[in-house]
Amino acid sequence: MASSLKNLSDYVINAVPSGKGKNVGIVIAEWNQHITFELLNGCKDTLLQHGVGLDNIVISIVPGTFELPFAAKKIAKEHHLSGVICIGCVIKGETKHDEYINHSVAQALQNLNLHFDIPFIFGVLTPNTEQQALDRAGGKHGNKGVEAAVTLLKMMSI
Ligand code: DLZ
Repeated sequence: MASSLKNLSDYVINAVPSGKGKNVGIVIAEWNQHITFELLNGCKDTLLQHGVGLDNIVISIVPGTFELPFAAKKIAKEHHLSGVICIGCVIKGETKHDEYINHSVAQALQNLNLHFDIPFIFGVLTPNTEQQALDRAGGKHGNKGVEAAVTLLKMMSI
């Protein structure tokens, strides 16, 4: 289902495992930070609502989405985390930069998922326009940060 047909902030609250006692990481890209910091807010609020302690959240800020996997791997190791959410927003432009960044980051995060025993969540928006990003960062299609947090809580319980 396309995310335009689903509100990214809608989920069944009772179906989400508690994050109490878990140490989690959030890595955020500075590019398009008016979008990524909205995603961070949604993500953090959802984790807190489901029992993750504020002191148990490690936040790392990187320049762009391309840098997310490196920081995710580093904080996962150094802070003995139970899972890491990676937040970015790559908006399509005149060149193919979005394709290169999105594919490599998706692949790198999947590699981390397969080589570490903890989940790494792809909280990256890949819109064609800025409006599509705003719609998914607390706008009419909800907030992808919320969806990423719920995904992490579910994956950490496996
Ligand atoms: C270079 C670049 C461009 C053009 N666009 C974006 C973007 O829309 N979103 C994003 O997160 N990062 C972008 N970047 C930066 C790259 O992710 C990366 O930081 C640089 O290529 C340096 O490695």
